[in-house]
This record gives sequence, structure tokens and C-alpha cells, in this order.
Amino acid sequence: MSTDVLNPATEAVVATVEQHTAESTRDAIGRAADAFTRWRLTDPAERAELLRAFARAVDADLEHLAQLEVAEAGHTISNARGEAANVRDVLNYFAGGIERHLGDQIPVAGGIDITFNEPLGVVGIIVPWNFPMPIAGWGFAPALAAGNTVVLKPADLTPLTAMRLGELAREAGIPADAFQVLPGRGSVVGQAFTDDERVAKIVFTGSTEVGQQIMADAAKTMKRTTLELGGKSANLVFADADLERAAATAPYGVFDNAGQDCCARSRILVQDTVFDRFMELLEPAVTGVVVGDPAAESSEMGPLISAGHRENVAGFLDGVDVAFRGQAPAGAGFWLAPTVVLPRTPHDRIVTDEVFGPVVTVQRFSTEAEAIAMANDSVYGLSGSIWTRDIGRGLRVTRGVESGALSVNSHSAVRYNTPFGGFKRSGIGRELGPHAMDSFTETKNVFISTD
Ligand code: TAP
Repeated sequence: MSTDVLNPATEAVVATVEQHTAESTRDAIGRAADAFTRWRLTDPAERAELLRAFARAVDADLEHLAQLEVAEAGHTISNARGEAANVRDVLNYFAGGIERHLGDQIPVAGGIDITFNEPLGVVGIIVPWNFPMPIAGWGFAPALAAGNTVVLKPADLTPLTAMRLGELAREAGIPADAFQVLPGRGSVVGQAFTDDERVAKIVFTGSTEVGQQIMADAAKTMKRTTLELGGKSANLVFADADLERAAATAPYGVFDNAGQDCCARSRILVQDTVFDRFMELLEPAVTGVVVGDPAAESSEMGPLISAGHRENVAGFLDGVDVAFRGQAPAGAGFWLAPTVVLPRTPHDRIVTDEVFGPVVTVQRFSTEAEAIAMANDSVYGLSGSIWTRDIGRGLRVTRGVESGALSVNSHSAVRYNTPFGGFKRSGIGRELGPHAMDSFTETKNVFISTD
């Protein structure tokens, strides 16, 4: 069976991709399990050099990868270049970790006690369509670095960059069976990963619903899981903030990648004394977002990923009070203008549910305690921003907000050298940062008697 990959900006077919079956997936897992017996024993310096060679191959192919991402995912070309560069940087970062992934030597009576970081085996990585390249890299780079082999399923809508990364890995000398990219349906290939006893860990990014199902299925074989799921993050603007900057940057904190970002700051909460002024400043910032052909250097926002997804997002806007809208092209492509909504109650669907599109709500709060309570009034807890000139308040509020990745006076993007992941139903575990390789190893404790 094959699937057509569409350009979301034009609806033209970009490529037709053969899908894996459950049987061919099981065969690939078997080969990955076999390759693990050799890959885990590679000399650490040699493994590091192979990952660096992979990073160099990505760097040499950066513009091609970026153009592929524009074509299959509708990302703006400037974002797409940054995403390809992120894969390169993540590979280099974890290549540097291989020879520094230290164990402990623990003082005990009667001998010596040491720990080893043992790789898990075959890691199954399931990638969504919203950031096909970086999310793949955040999984495969630390997994391979720690000595595991990888089977990776890209999203059905966006398999092309992952397939190219698979080719580049082979060209760089990574053994073909140590890193395999298997395009196909989640219900077929993804499910085959979760069901297979030989897969030791699943790294999943996507919807909370599918994440919950994977966690339940993984429990049957006690697989390790890292889950990066949905978000409904708050952007808290206090009266003492640099309001001009807070308003000018707010659209980019939520409309980047057309709002198809689990970290989107999709609830703006503004202190009531400056609410009207903030809205005056926000309107030109929103209408000024350049929405258009993602291949154009000047574009700041492209289309949504698919017709079905645009329909879902547009459904959230039925019957809501729109404060103002930006612009979007007409004609072919899955376009939707950036939209600012004034909710009627804190329980409106537009406030509680992840829209995953270019839609933001704006609400008022009066006190710091109320701001924290409103930010935390969500089943999610992934990211968020706090705008204030009071450093004490900035710290108090970041400690109070139940989220995994917060920024003060910025909408900090995910960085490869800092941990990323969610509280509550935004997921389990952390990716990236100095400790990421730990989640791809088991700690083995060994006591050696000196008696
Ligand atoms: P999901 O259905 O969760 O898809 C994410 C990935 O999981 C895709 O590769 C998908 O495969 C795969 N998958 C689906 N069912 C599976 C199963 N039973 N076992 C294993 N893998 C499975 O997300 P979506 O449909 O793309 O988007 C739906 C909503 O999820 C969005 O509107 C958004 O709210 C949320 N979402 C969140 C994120 C992040 S970063 N948190 C990313 C994407 C979507 P296919 O190729 O068959 O789709």
C-alpha cells in the first residue's frame, strides 16, 4: 500500500510513499535486535565519530532537507532551515555525550561498588507531523548515542525528511539495521512497535489520547516510555511588564508553525489594569504576521497540515467571540488566518482544549495568585511564558506554574542542551539536555568483593 504526500500550501502531490505492513515492521525489528548485539559493543570513540559523520552529512544536505520540509509540512523556509540545523546540532551534542556518559563508584563496605549505563535494546520512535525533523532527532540521536538501535515511524502525512535522514545515516556509515525509518500508519507500524516484545522502549510524540493508549499497551511488556503530548500553555502578562515587547512577541509565541506546536502559548492571560492597552498593542502585531507561501523568505506563517486538520481547527471557532483576525491567502492550500478570541467563560472549549492551530484566547486576571491558578487550570502542563520586570515575581510565578518548560520575558524555544517535557497530561519523561541519555539506558549495579 502507498500514500500520497501532499504539499499543504498547494495541495499538489509531492511524492508517493510505500507503507510498511505489520509483517515488514516485525522483520525490521528483528534486524534491529540483531544489529543491537554489535552496535552496543562499538568503541565509544568510534560511535561518537559515526554520529559526528551523520551530523556532517545532515549539514551538507541542509538546504535539501529544509526544502523537503517546506514541501511536505508547509513550514516556512527559515524555520525549516533551523529544524534541519537542529538535527545536526542534536547529533553533535549527543556524540559529545558518548565518552562522558559516566557511571558511579559508590563507597561500600567489603569491596567496590560501581554502576554501568547499559543500553536498552531496540527503541521504537513514533513521530508526529508538526515538527518531523527535530522530533525525530530528539529521539534517535540520544538513543543511538547510548548504544541502542532504532526503528522510527514518521507521521503518514510527513515521511520525507525522516526517510532522507535514514539515507544520510547510512551514507555516514551508521549500520543500516541500527537506524531504520519505516513509513506507515500509526495503527499498523506504530502499533507493531508497541506490541513487539523485542522493542524495549517507545518514544512517542503526538496526541494525549494516542499517548495514553501507547502507555497502556506498553505496560503489557513493561516497555519504557517517553511521552511528549499535548499542551495548552499560558502566556502571563503582568502590569509591570514591557507591554510593547510582550504584545509584539505574543503572536510568535503561538502562531509559529501555524500554531501546530505543543508549546504554543495559546492562552494569553493579562493583568486587568493593562488589559485594554495590551489589546491595542496586540492587534497590529497579529494583523502584521506575514502569512503566505512558506517557500518565500519573507513568510512568517504557512498553512495548516491538512484539509481535515483545518476543519478541526475551524470547528473551534464556531460561535466564539473573535476580537480580531490576521490575514491568510485564498485559493489552494490549507490556510487559516491567525485569530484572537475573547472567551465567555473559563470553561469554554476554546480555553480548555488544545486547538493546534493559529488561534489564541485572551483573558484577564487581577492578582498574582489568580494568574497562577488560571495558568494551572488545565490538564496540560508543557510550557509557558511570564512577562514582568519584577525578577522576584518572575521566579515565584515560574515555581508556581505546573509546566515543564517556562521562560521569563521571552518565548524560549526548545533547546537541545536543556531538558524538555511536560507535567500532568503533557507527558512523561524528559528529552534533550545533559541527562537525556540516561533515559535510554538501565543502571546496572555491580559489587566486587575485595575480601
Ligand atoms: P496522533 O494521532 O497522536 O499521531 C502522532 C503519531 O502517532 C503519528 O505518527 C501517528 O501515525 C501515530 N499513531 C497514531 N495512532 C497510533 C497507534 N495506535 N499506535 C502507535 N502510533 C500511532 O496525532 P495527530 O492525529 O497527528 O494529531 C491529532 C492531535 O494531536 C492534534 O490536533 C494535536 O492536538 C495533537 N498533536 C500533538 C503533537 C505534540 S507535539 N504534542 C503533535 C501532533 C499532534 P499516523 O502517521 O498514522 O498519523
